[in-house]
Amino acid sequence: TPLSVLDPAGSPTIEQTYAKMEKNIAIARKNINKPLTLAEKIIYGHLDDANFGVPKRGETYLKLRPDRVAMQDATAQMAVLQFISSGLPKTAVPSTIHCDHLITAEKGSVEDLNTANIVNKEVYDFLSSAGAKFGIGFWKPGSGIIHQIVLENYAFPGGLMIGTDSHTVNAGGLGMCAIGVGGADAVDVMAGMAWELKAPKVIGVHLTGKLSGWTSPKDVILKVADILTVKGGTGAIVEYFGPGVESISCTGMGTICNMGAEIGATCSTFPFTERMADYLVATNRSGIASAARSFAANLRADDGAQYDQIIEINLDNLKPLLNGPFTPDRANVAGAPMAAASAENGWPTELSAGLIGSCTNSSYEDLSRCADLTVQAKKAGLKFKVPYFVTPGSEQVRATIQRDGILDTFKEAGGTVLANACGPCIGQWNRTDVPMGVKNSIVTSYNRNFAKRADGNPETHAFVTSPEMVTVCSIAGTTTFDPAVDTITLPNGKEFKFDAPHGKELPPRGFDAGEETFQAPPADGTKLSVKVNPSSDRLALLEPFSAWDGKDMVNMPVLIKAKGKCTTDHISMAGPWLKYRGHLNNISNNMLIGAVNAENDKTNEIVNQHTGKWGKVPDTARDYKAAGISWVVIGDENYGEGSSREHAALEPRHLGGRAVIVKSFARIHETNLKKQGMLPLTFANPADYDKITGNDKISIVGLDKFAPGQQLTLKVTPASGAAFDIKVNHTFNDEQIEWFKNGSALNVMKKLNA
Ligand code: MIC
Ligand code: SF4
Repeated sequence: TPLSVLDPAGSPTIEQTYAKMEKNIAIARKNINKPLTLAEKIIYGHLDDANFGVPKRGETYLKLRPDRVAMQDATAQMAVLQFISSGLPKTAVPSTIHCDHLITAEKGSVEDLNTANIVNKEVYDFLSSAGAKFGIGFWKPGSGIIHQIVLENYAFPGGLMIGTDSHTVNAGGLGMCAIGVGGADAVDVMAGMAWELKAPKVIGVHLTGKLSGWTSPKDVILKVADILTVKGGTGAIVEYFGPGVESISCTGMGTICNMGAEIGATCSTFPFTERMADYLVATNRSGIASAARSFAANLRADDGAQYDQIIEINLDNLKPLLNGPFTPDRANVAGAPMAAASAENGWPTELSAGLIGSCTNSSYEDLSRCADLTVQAKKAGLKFKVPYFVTPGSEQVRATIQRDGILDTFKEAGGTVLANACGPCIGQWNRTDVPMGVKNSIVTSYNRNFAKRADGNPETHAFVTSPEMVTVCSIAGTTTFDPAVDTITLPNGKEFKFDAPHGKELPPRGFDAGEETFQAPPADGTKLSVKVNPSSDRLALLEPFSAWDGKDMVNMPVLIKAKGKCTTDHISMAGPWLKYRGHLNNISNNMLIGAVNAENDKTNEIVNQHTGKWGKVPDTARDYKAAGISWVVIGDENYGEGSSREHAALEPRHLGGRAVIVKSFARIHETNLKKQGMLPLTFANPADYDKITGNDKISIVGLDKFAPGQQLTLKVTPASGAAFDIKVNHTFNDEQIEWFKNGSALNVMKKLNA
């Protein structure tokens, strides 16, 4: 049985994959000699060398063999450009590219897709020709969002995959460990090298009770985010278990795993259940379902498995939540508590838009439950009070809900159906109804709500909630609606109250595949070529970064001391900048423009230490670079939280940055920095953050003795006052130190392949 019928002939089968895992798990079990968690079974089951000894969770670096790689168009461009630089002929593991991020939502699905095909032609042609040449499956624009397509076609219980997008973790809904990485990691795996990951800790979430009424899978993860916060999952796999698991559908588990990205978790996963089997059968993979049944003992934790932390959630007591604004871990219980928090904090309660779908919540189940609520309202004569947008996750979901009348239900109630793509979730929203700078609130069933993310307006207060809550709030017109108790007054004076939503987990008439949107790579692509126009402003071949000169780095100005939240959206904004994702020099003009300068609390306004003048961040960095001056960035907690985009690491490297020194990092970003030859360093004493200002100069000494586990010393020369030393930590291992010394991981790979 092939892992996916879409993979090239000769790719591993499920039988081979499980046989190898079984062998590896047996060895790990013998070595570790303790009951194993599910996460350990999957991870250790994919060890390159299972005879590796006893890994220490949270410490040991592991070498793994992922089953597959997935890339979306906004990150694939850089991944493919790096693959081209490596000079390798073909990908070594089944891989796919998905065109989903570059489609702007404006008029509706058909028009928006046509526009995207015109404006992004160069990029789509580049990706599709590279796919054909290097043996990578290519999903055309309109096919849907990467994570939904992976769930429908590629994910399987017990598998390990990596993807160049932080929400790759969505595939945990089918019991995988699916991990978001930067493009350089994808290049390693496509090049046939083992992939490195620090043995994760395992956080157990014990679910009791069952989902019912107004609560939905989304509320489980909104609650977990509330408990763990945006950095609580760092370095850990979140593993759900307990009797409550049975009450959650496969796609619901996908939603829960998806938003594990928001708490910084490496990934999340669920034990194999019959509801996963149902989903596999419904998506034409009954062979995988039966193989998983026979392998089920390896697809759940052993009795007595030890977790590093356990969280208890009783689903019977869970309430619908709205998380936000501006951060996905601030939970507000629907209704009165939400109203109270809004009054206290001055959040607008009048709703300005509702958006459902995205990679997080666009299953048949989600959309049919929302349609049920819309029909209830329609029967009472109600429509959406505010603009209501639906982004189906895939062409298959769209075609199926169209056939089943669900799309018409939304449209008749005033909703707009957008293309099968990320759209407003990644700032691809040409919003015209609310002017920039006007304070307003939106509710979405998406996963992220950092400032400016959806529509570029810093005054848009976005609340992340279940699609059911988005729907009822959009009908009521307010963020404070509690459907369990509140009513809506009808024109005839009567009160209308919703019944709890009903939906279908899977389409009773089966899925309709819709239009053909997949391009399989030819068996032999060696004669094909991939073109990059040298005068393009969207694509440019990469120049290798130069190797370290072997000297200490002295007197580097602090480019900016970033204050507070500094996510990858602050470091390399998406939305309008997505078009430069294949052109390093052009996209570098957005470097750190969203970061708040600790010296003046403003964005994109810093002092140029070279000239003494105020300037924009990218311009100042370019000025330093032109003068041959290296520089550093100072940052706060969880620096680089959010996305996997490696542009956030490539841009500072390209503009002459050498080190990023912070209180703590988000995992993917830290690795991305290392891969590009930068030095991600953390204060040994976090309070030292306060001792440095944006006007200081920093030397990094002791680099000649740069070694794993050894602190480095910063010599800080303040603008005024005496110089002083600070100790910083790093997490480099020997191999990663070679990346630094050679200028990048890619330079090392090229050396090895030469
Ligand atoms: C996101 O949700 O921020 C993205 C866009 O999907 C990113 C990837 C990117 O920046 O291209 C992610 O989450 O990794
Ligand atoms: Fe696309 Fe949004 Fe999902 Fe990222 S989170 S993959 S932008 S839908």
